Amino acid sequence: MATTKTDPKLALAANGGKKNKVYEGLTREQLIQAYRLMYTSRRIDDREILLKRQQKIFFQMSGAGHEAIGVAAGLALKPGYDWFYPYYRDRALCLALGAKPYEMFLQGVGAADDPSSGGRQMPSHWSYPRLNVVTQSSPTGSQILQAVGCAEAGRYFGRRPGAALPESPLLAQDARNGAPAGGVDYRQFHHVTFQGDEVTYVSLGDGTTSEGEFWEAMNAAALGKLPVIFCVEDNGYAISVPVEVQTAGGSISRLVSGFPNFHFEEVDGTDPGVSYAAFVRAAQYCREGHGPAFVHAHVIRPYSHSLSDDERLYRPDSERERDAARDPVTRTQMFLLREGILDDKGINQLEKEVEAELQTAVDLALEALPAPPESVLKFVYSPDIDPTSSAFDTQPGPPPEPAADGKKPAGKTMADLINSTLRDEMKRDERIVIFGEDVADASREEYLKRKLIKGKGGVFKLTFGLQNEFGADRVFNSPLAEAAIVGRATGMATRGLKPVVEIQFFDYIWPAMMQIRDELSVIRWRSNNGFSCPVVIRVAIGGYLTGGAIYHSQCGESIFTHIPGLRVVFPCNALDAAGLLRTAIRCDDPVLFLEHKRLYREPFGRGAYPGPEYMIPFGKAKIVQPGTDLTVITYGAVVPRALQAAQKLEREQGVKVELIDLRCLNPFDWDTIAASVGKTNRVLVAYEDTLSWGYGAEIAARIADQLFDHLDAPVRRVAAKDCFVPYQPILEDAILPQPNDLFLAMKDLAGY
Ligand SMILES: Cc1ncc(C[n+]2csc(CCOP(=O)(O)OP(=O)(O)O)c2C)c(N)n1
Ligand SMILES: [Mg+2]
Repeated sequence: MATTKTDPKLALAANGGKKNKVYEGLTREQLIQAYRLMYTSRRIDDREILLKRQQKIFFQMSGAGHEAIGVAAGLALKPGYDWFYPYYRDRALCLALGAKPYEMFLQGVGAADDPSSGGRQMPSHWSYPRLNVVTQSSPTGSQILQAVGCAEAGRYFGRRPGAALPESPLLAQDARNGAPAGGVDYRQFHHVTFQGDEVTYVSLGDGTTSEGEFWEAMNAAALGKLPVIFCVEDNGYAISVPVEVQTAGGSISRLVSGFPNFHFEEVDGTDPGVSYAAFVRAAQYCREGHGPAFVHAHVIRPYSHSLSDDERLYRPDSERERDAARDPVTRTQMFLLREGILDDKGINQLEKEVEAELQTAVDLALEALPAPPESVLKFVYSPDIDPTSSAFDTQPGPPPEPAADGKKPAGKTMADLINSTLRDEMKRDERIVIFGEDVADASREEYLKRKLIKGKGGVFKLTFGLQNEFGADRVFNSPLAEAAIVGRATGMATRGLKPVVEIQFFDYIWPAMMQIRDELSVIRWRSNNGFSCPVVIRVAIGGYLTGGAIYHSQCGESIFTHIPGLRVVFPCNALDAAGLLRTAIRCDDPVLFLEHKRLYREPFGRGAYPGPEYMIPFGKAKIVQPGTDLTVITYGAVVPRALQAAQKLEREQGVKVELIDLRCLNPFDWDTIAASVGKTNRVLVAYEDTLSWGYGAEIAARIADQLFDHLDAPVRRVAAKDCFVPYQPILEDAILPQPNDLFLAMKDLAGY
């Protein structure tokens, strides 16, 4: 182990003997503590391996070989003050921060009292809200962007401490002015804490540096000079893939060295002293606001990748023996003996104490009960705020006064009312931040200040004017990186911010899919309500654009309604967009808010500005027109097309169609569907997405299952052909459902 650079003899004299000697900033007592933590970590792994072989736990992932770097980080950083996004090998880090061995065994057995997940996640998926250790998942690398967002949130609250209050002073002001106080709001359930000089720690393995999200996170942290410490724990392998096949040139330090604003460290991560010193320097750099830090720690992996892996299949003994010679636990023990910090008796005593503690912890954990099976659906959504409730059912404000000339004011488009809803909500809630591609008025703010330009505000101009009004720290452009948009937003929301982010086109949402499917929608459930991240993702969706072609016209909403934990909303007119967007912002769940591009500025569905408190509960359909002969269930841009077809059918054949606009796809309004089908006995489900496996398939299946006795005709669907949307308008028309397709299907069903 390396020691401080001071001449040892001088240091001894100055410190009055070896007792006061300091090793890389660690006292002798701290070194003993470090060894105790490292030894505890290794022995927990050993006990878990045994328990797995006895089939008392169901999975094992070891932190063996990574103990020194973890303890070093844990001693250099502050639990409950700094923030932590560790990965599965960070057992020693978590112990150093204050997690208990008993808590780890509870996760192993899947106990109800497991503080990380209540038995929902594998062991080594750390989550300790009291320590600011944020729930971790299994996809390698999906934690990194969230750590960046977490750091951004800390900085935001540091600059705008008023935003951290449960309700902003602005809201109280509103109330004094006699305006409605605002009712239910996610802020009541998101207590914010922040520290001016906090640091966010995130760790990952060498293999994980190959993930795109790692590079997006490095870029975002460098751009924002954010206080994030990236720790790469390089054990030379990703399961069986060695580093030279993973990382061009074999050194991640070399590859990242060009990132500006970073502090870099490359250390022997099996040495707790040098690792500690590196973390102290890294933390100081971050706390002082210079930017992020990168700690590249060379470690070993003595226990194979996991219990399901046998590394002897791809690593010869010679290589494994070379690693074993660097084992951090034995090296540290030897160091303590050599330096006279502990003698054999002292080591034995310490190890006996640890063994006794672990025995008690294992015995207790084995008695712990699992959560009752009926509790497993808890926390898919917020237990505190129900966005389907009447609290979100408010009336529009009075219509605007007619102009002086007596003319009725022109109806507002969906684009207008989305913009005004965002504006009103930002005024009311300082925790709202908006970012995405091109959403700012102009990143080069001086042009705006000098009034040289008007500003852009989104490719569809939905966020126009918001940066101008609320400032560039609340409305800003992100790099062109969709995973980063959603991942950063998730980290911010975990800290209590309300990011309302934009994905420019639905067609480009896919890079963010890992963040949406495996992180955003599952964080509350997997942490057993320990953490939540109610982000709103606004997405421009849909075709009928004449020229939009494949990559600007896709639908695909059923892929997202298939995700538990995610609310999916799809309004078709201006008022619904305003009311549902406000509910999306004030509620406590992640929401995918789908905005049909074709409907942004259509004459169809314009409405008057409904005031700043107008909300529509989720899961309440709208009967666009009542009818008695046939039910048509649809949403989005098919609503006006179905209405056109229904009116023609009534004109020509006297058939009265009940047209239902679902407006909200998850949850959806089963009661309205059932009541209507019970009345008409005939039903058509229509949607713009491709027919097979689409959203309407689920609705049709449920009707067939639960309303079979009411049906006088088969449940029919009209949707796009199972193909892509082409560029040439004639071809586009052939693919997407047209009013005439709807008319023919309605007519056929009515006459069945
Ligand atoms: C996105 C993703 N792809 C694949 C896996 C399967 N997997 C789990 S760990 C792992 C290797 C990780 O290697 P590294 O980042 O070097 O970390 P180490 O396990 O070596 O500490 C792989 C491929 C995963 N969990 N997530
Ligand atoms: Mg590795």
